[in-house]
Amino acid sequence: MSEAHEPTRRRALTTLTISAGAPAMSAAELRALCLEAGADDVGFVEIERGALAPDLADIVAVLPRTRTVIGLVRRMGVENVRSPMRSVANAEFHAATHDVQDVEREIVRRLERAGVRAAYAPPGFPMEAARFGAEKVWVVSHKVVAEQAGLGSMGIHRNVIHPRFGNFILLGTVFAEVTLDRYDAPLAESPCLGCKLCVAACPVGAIKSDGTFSWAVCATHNYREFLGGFIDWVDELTDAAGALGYHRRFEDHETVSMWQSLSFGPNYKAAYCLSVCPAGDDVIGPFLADKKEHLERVVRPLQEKEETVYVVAGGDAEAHVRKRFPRKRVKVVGSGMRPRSARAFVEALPWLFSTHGAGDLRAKYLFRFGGAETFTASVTIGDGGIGVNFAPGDRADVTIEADAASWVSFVRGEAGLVGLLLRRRVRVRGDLRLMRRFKRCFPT
Ligand code: B12
Ligand code: SF4
Repeated sequence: MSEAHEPTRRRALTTLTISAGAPAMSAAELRALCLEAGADDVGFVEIERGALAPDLADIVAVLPRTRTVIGLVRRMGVENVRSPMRSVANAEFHAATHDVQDVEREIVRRLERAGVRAAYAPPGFPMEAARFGAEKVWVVSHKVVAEQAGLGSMGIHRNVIHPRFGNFILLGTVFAEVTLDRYDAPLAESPCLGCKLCVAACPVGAIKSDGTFSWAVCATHNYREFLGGFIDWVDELTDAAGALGYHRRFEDHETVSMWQSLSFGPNYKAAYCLSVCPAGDDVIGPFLADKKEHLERVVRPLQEKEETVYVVAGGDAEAHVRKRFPRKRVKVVGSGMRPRSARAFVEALPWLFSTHGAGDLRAKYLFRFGGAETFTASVTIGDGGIGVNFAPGDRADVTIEADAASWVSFVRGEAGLVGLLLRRRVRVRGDLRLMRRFKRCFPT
């Protein structure tokens, strides 16, 4: 648990009515109920567990007297997920997502019949869209719950790998006003083999060998037809002057794919990290028997698939696709990611950072925000990495003093920097060339 979340956790915990009167159950009884409801595996976490801190306020908002958080998994069809045909893989993702929600609902129904109040979090969508650009849009991180419930561990690709089913699972979470005699603990050992096939298969290079994951790079391609990708499509659509202008920006297959996403559920553009992962007792056999065959049969078709790959201009992904996957077509788009507050702007910087854009830059930037938001933060860039500090000292290569709302309108592309500088809504001290280089570090 990060220290930043500790005050939130304490506030949320004080709103919980401590268990007097909360029904009790044995973990064995609850486990049987969840498996009968259709879960393939299940585990339990007590609400006070520190790892839940980032989501605690939201859990309490859903069910104020939650005592137990139930993590569950549903298996997916391995060969569907591995298919290079997106319709085949996506049919399974959608069906499994609905399965998870059905299981969650059935658990809630059975608990209510037993006199226990319970509620479930959506497995994927809908999300808290009103928060988009300001804070996390999911109610609870199912991956964190699953890890804490001992259902698996996140592999290098940041998906949860179940020791038996591998990563061919989707996750769900139920909150319940029930106390248990026993709770589960994280696995002692991760099922991840460290083979890095997920790193080799990811079409946009979002997964790095050292285990760092760029969600912005992944989302720009994979989520092209929802969230930020949809925002960018609407911007382009409304900017295009008539049908011809639209056709210059989009090919017909993209329009059809967008219609399909809106009608039948979002088209994920890839989930190749899951497809190639050999971990898990039920999955690993053929890989161990013949690794070369696994590469030829599962990994290669995905790497060689001819498809459009969506990237932002000048980001790490653009260079990666052109170098590693010459058969794939690069399409430069906007990510549609636009912060709604100065704090969200600063917090998102590590997730948007491009090592390619940063090059050999070494500099410290100090932001002092005033107006609607008052805080100071520093951003240090060097050695291809980035650090953000909300309690910085005064020394920096560039100091930016800005009215928070004006700065947000600048980064959202709604106001020009020169105008803001002239109106003294933004002041910059230090080397102005470093400001231009700063922008290149965060392509959106
Ligand atoms: C947001 C999200 C995404 C984002 C970010 C992914 C991520 N790693 O966090 C994007 C769009 C990239 C994404 C992609 C995919 N997702 Co997704 N996604 C989620 C969601 C809603 C929350 C994930 C989460 O817990 N993030 C927070 C922390 C715990 O994750 P993390 O890995 O430690 O943190 C990284 C990023 O999130 C980021 N980060 C950290 N803090 C913050 C704060 C904010 C505000 C943001 C935006 C980012 C961010 O930095 C970290 C490292 O780079 C969950 C559903 C849910 N409600 O839980 C599904 C979920 C994780 N996705 C899932 C799947 C299957 C996918 C895809 C395969 C696409 C698909 N076909 O469905 C890809 C796989 C990408 C990958 N290798 O991770 C499954 C995973 C199943 C499993 N076995 O683990 C989940 C659990 C849905 C489900 N019900 O099963 N996803
Ligand atoms: S593909 Fe290999 S390295 Fe990646 S998560 Fe699976 S086991 Fe771990």
